[in-house]
Amino acid sequence: MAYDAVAPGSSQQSDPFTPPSDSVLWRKDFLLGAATASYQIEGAVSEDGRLPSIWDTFSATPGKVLAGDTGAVACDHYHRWEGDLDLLSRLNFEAYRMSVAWPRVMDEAGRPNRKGLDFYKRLLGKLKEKGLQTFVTLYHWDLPQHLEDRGGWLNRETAYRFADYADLMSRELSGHVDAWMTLNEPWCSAFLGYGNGHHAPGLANLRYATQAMHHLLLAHGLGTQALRANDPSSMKGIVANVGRGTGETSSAADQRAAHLFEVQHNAWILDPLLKGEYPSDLWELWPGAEPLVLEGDLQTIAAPLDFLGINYYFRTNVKSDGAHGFIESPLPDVERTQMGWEVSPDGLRDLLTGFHGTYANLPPIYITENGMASDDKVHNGAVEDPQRITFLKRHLAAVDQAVKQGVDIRGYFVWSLLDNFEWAYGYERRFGVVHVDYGTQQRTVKRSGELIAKFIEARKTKR
Ligand code: IFM
Repeated sequence: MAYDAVAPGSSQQSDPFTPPSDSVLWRKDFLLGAATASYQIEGAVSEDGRLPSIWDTFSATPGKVLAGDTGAVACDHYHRWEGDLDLLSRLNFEAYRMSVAWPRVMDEAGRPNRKGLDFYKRLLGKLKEKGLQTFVTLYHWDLPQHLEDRGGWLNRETAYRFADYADLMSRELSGHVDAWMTLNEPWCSAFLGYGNGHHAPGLANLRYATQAMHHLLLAHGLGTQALRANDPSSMKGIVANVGRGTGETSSAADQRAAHLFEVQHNAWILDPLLKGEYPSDLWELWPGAEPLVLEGDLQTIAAPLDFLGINYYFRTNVKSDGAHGFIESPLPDVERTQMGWEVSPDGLRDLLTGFHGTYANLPPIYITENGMASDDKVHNGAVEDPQRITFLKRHLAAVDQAVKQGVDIRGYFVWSLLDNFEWAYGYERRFGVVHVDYGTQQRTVKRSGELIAKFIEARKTKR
């Protein structure tokens, strides 16, 4: 391990990022970027023809989001985007991962909304001018409400509407985008959105979750066809959030529980994409919840990817529930973040090396999100975030270890550039390397952001 864990407030907080000289992090072709998503930062939800999304509806429903927060203003990025892109340059990032708000660019009849499209064209044009690589997600959870009114991801038609959207975006933005990602974290859209109701649209039925997942993956496959037809020179991929599960004991039952945890979090998405089939163990966990799959769907879903985006945050310790499933068994005395998530860089390394062993056709990987929330405050114009600094160093070291064990990893995006609307947790949880004062919209680069900037600068001069 190149870096040791450091308790928050430790004197090591301002130590620069200095990976060992043989680390992939020094490699010229290893990208370092920052990520955001439309609903979490843009605000301006009723401006220039943007239609309501499921998150507008959900966050306006009492009791769904902490403190009743909504994305109506968020970081006001829709108006402050130029300053935010200047921050990216100031922090020396080489790539930016962002998402397009579907309800901003298409009307209910599927016609383009020019004002919305122009916003993204200006933004992507400026990123290119600044020399940043552009990674664009088409769906980071803000489904147009009018599609949800027709059944949302439970309706197979939504997959075809997504393909129309991908078609429009790739015709309009071809040449502005280096890498397209169809979906961000279909697990969250399907399971949290339709399985337990913690996210929009707030439905809670496992059978819904598996059907929604199937239609999301189908949307990915159909959307990818459109992207390939219209923008052949860009990369096409999808982003999966993956979870490390470990068993409370070495008993066969607890090890099986850990396996099932990973099937539910990882193989549910990765098997159809990379093997063209759903993992049969999933139906042991959720008997009778198989989705309706039509002939040819799995071939569409499993078409080759140019890259796979991996989002990783934490490990979960589990034990057998005594029947066919698992229950969480949180470890005491482990480091956790403001989200309560266990910090486990080894989990990232182990997942990456595991996928490398499991999937013969694993495409090149980008870590499209990694980061942590802390209760950061501005003191005398500065934000000290020592836990994040150590977190990032340790996870970058884990990425390097995975590369050394043979995994083809091409880049890393910190989540997030800015503090932003953290879904059901509203604005309380701060993931940014830049602090946002939501009252004044003042941005303050955190110490972690400064250290990343210094490291990328050092990388440039070393080249
Ligand atoms: O904020 C989210 C992001 O939208 C998707 N991945 C996880 C992040 C932290 O919860």
